[in-house]
This record gives sequence, C-alpha cells and structure tokens, in this order.
Amino acid sequence: MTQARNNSRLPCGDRELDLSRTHVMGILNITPDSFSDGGRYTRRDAALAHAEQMLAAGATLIDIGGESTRPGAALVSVQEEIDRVVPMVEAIKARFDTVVSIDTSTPEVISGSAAVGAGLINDIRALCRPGAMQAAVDSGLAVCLMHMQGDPQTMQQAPHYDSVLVQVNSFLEQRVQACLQAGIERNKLVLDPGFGFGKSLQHNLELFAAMPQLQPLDLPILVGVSRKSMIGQALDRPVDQRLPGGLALAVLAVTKGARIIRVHDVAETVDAVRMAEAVMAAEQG
Ligand code: YH5
Repeated sequence: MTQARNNSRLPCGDRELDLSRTHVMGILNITPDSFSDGGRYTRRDAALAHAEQMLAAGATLIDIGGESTRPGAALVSVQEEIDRVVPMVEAIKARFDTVVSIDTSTPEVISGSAAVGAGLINDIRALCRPGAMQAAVDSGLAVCLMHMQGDPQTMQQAPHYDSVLVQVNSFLEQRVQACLQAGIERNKLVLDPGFGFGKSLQHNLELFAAMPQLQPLDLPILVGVSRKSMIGQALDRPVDQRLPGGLALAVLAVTKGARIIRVHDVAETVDAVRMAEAVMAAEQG
C-alpha cells in the first residue's frame, strides 16, 4: 500500500518546502584541506560547481557536512567545522535560490550557519549534544531528528534491538517531545530512521519495510540510503556500483511516504522519484 500524503509545508528559514511532493536533497562533498592541493578557493569553487549541478538536476535542498561520520574517521575541531561549513553555506545562499541543510551536531555551527541563511539543521545526533537544542531553538530553523544506536566510531560493531521499529519510534518520540518542550514548533520537525547508524542489514530492511509505521506523530520522513552498505550487503556491490539498488530504495521510500530523499546521485534519483510520483498521482486521482 502507498501512503496518503498530507499537504503540509516545512518552514526552512527564508524558504518553505511544499511537502505534498517528495524532495531530493543533494549531498555536497566538502573536501578536507589535506585532500586538496589547490587551496581554499579551488575547493570552494569545486563545491559550488557541484551544488550548481545538483540544483540543475532537480535537488531542492543541499546538505553540507563538515564532519565525517565514518567509523574511525578523525574528529574535527569545532573551529575547523565552522571554517569548513559556514563560508560554504554563505557562498551557496549568495548564488543559488535553495534550502541549505547543515549536517552537524555542533551548537556553534548551527548558530553560525543560521546567521548566513541555512534553512534546516540535519543532526544525526538529534540535538543531543550539550547546547545543540538551545542553538536550534534560537536559530528558528527546521530540524531533522535522526535515530542512531551508539556513536559513529562503534555503532556497527554489534547492533542489537529487541524490536528495531519499537525502539526507533520510541527514541524519535522522545526527541520530538524534547524539541516541543524546548520551544521548536511541531511543523518544523522532520524524522529520520537513520539507516546504517547502528543497524545490521536485517535491521535496516525491517525498518525500511515498516516505514509507514514510523509516523505515529505524522511528521515528515527523510530517508538517507544513498550508496550505503545496506545496498552493498544486500546486493554484494562495492560503493561505486550501488546506484541501481539506491534507486530501487528511493522509489520504495516514495511509495512508503518519505518526503525527503538524501542522495549523492541527484539526476538519477529525481527521475526515479518523479516516475514513482506520476504513477502514484494516477492511483489517487
Ligand atoms: C542519513 O541517513 N547519513 S552521513 C556510508 C556510506 C555511504 C553514505 C559508503 N548523514 C545520513 O551518507 N543525515 C549521513 O557507505 C545523514 N540521514 C541524515 N539525516 C553517512 C552517509 C554514508 C555513509
């Protein structure tokens, strides 16, 4: 069964997203200093060209992250994260009419990015870091709350749940309540089951299948599965051969009611999402 859609709107700073349709969020690569020999401007130009290409392909949000969440990745200092993310948010808002999402858990990055035009706080730690909730309240921005079991360094070592659906739902409900209590309006919240964040292949598949039951609060859902190891494990494919699997999941996510799909491959995903929506529109009409 496909999900009925409500026609709400998500306020994202100076913009609003029409949630009657599914949006594609493009993941912007920001190369760390040590990986580029071209210097600061080359890096910024490359990122801007990448953003422009994703927007031309139909992305309606650009997600910028300055911290790697890969297991074993080096920790990034607060100042380093600010230096990577905030000027990029500013540069994108100066050139393009889009919603900028910031993939961060750091209060100073939330405040700094809000001041230069970010629209959505995409926090894999669901505003659990000290100061993050208050920074989000003060920013007035929309927030995506994601579920993770454990922390990025160790989460994939031995993920365990009695019921993955019950536990993810209960965590997200708690975080929604915390946000409401802190003063964030309900219409600014988005939920994300957090595929791959402390979950085995079986957990990810179960959670994906049960996505329509992830909406006890009827909040919009964001799905991030692009190139992830759940595709690699299900299909036995290396990271550069996961696009077909990712497109299948994007289509399934649309039929299960997801409103935002976070991906690397925007052009392909936009076509897949539009095709699914065309069929769904005929089904409802
Ligand atoms: C997400 O699901 N994920 S960062 C490992 C991969 C491929 C991709 C090669 N931020 C999410 O994209 N934010 C990330 O295997 C996110 N939801 C939200 N809201 C991890 C990532 C990735 C990791």
